[in-house]
Amino acid sequence: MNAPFPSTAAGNDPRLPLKLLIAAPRGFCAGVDRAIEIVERALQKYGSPVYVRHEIVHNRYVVDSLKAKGAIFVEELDEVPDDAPVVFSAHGVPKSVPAEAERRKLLYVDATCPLVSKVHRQAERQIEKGQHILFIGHAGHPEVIGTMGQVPEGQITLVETVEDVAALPFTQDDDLSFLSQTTLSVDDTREIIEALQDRYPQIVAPKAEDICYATSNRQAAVKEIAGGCDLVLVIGAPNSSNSLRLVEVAERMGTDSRLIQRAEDIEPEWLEGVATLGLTAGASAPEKLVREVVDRLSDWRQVSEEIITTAEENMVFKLPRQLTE
Ligand code: 2E6
Ligand code: F3S
Repeated sequence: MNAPFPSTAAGNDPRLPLKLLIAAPRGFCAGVDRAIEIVERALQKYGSPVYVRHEIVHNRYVVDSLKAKGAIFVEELDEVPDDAPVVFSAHGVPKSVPAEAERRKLLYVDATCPLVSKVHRQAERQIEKGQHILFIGHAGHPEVIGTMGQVPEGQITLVETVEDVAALPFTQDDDLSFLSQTTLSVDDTREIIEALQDRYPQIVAPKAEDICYATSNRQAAVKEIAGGCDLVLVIGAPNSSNSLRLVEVAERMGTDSRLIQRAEDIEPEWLEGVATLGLTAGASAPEKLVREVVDRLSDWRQVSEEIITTAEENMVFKLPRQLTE
């Protein structure tokens, strides 16, 4: 028997419909917008090159675009020459980094997201009150290194899982508080906090939730679409914590999900048997990459788009004064 359509690749034919459910909110958050603008304004104000310590946000397209404008990305301050300006990435830095920049009299601009800085200040306050901080986050992530580096060593302990809580050496007599990374899974973090509060009823919670508005809104949005999709594509980088969490959320809804950096990463075979495809983007992924994905899918299928909106966002963060004066 003949196949119903002449197929270029399994599951693909320009006459076969593909319904796209596009999550909103998705993509850039206010902290990412601000961090990118900081690098662009620093280039305008100081001329190139401007050094950036760590990827300004975890996205190759963003980093490459800024490189093309004259930014040089390095991992550590010792790679920055004495006479060059340097921007610290949106993820934040330990206190030792601005201290070293000041010692070397470097001109620096801090692009740490204000919502990460808020967690930094809370950490300082908790230490001033004599509390030992249990910090919920993922080991090795730059934000975790930055936040843990706000307080003296030995006064903050990383907690990654519910199992870690059971292994903590503290007692119910210890002065404890907790904080978290801004880009965690809302559901996993709730469980970890419950475990902490079960084991340490005296533990002091942060004044407000540390998981940021953008992280929770993007997770809620992908949760809303995933149930009705055969596959969810998340545009984001493998080192982007908030993007990885979106893949997890979709998978926990029982839907296959894949992280892609660019449209070219999509294998045509993935669309086999897929009638409805969910699409979202992490907080560091530009909308241009979403359109690129829709265009690529349209090469293979008769695409119809529906935007599913679960929240409106209007957050804007002020730029550092040194770039606006
Ligand atoms: C800074 C803080 C939080 O890996 P992560 O999700 O933290 O970072 P990006 O760069 O993917 O997202 C933006 C961001 C910056 N989130
Ligand atoms: Fe800030 Fe949240 Fe974006 S912490 S950089 S607003 S993902």
